Amino acid sequence: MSNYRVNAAACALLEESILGWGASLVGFADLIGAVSPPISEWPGAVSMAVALDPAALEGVRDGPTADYYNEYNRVNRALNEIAGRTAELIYGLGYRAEPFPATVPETWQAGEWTKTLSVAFQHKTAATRAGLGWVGKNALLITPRFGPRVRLATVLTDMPLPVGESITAGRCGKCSACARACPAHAIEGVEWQAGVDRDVLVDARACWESARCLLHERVGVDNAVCGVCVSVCPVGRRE
Ligand code: B12
Repeated sequence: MSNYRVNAAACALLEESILGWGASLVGFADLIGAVSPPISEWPGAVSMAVALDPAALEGVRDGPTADYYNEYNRVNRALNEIAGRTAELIYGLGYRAEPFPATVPETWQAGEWTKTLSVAFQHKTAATRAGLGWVGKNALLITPRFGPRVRLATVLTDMPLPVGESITAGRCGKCSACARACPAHAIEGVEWQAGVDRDVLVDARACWESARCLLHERVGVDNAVCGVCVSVCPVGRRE
């Protein structure tokens, strides 16, 4: 995605609007060469993050809590709302735009995705390309300000954007707190590089099975939400 046709005033309006609607972080990503069909028809993306309320994570030590699950739902709703408004604003500026949902919608629950635990587009790809953070040993986006305590959404677009500097390697260093704490023993403790297979970092099937079981036992809900690898990361933690 080239920067030369960027309308600086329109991009500033976009960024200000997204932050005004409640996003904690926003960035612009060049997707060329980073994604596969059908997503590769989109040259760029707006990546946005909403920070989790630290209070909702306080009780998350060895598994999920009702507070964390409620916060997960609140933030997903907020992200989907902000992404929808962002797409409308981009349309109004004369470009195409498509929001990608924060998480797997209810209508997909019985779909193919549970076989691969993977969907057509990963929000973390847009986020690292926008320079919002790196992928940690826990396979989550780690932002300098909030650590992994953010949830993400993306609006795919053909609007020319002043794209951020892509981050292509992990910055966890010697820390492997997530790997030690994971109740599923699913995290390998390996530093990320852009393009590395997810399975090198995390056993997604073990995570999914453990998270479903723990959430069912502790909160009485059928979903795969845990939060331990989010909660224990020291980056961006406010003591
Ligand atoms: C399916 C899914 C799962 C599955 C599989 C997890 C996984 N790691 O793939 C299960 C059910 C196990 C799961 C669990 C969790 N999930 Co989940 N999950 C998703 C979902 C819906 C799709 C992910 C997917 O397609 N994975 C396939 C693999 C290949 O991709 P990935 O690991 O997500 O991302 C890779 C690429 O982005 C790549 N990448 C990054 N930058 C670049 C750049 C280039 C150039 C290239 C080539 C590649 C590349 O590296 C990443 C790491 O492998 C996303 C939402 C979305 N659409 O992104 C949420 C999402 C990834 N989940 C999220 C969270 C928080 C969780 C949990 C903590 C549960 C919870 N809420 O408590 C755990 C953590 C698991 C873990 N440590 O990985 C958040 C992550 C937020 C963050 N800070 O990063 C997301 C983004 C949802 C959201 N809207 O915020 N999840």
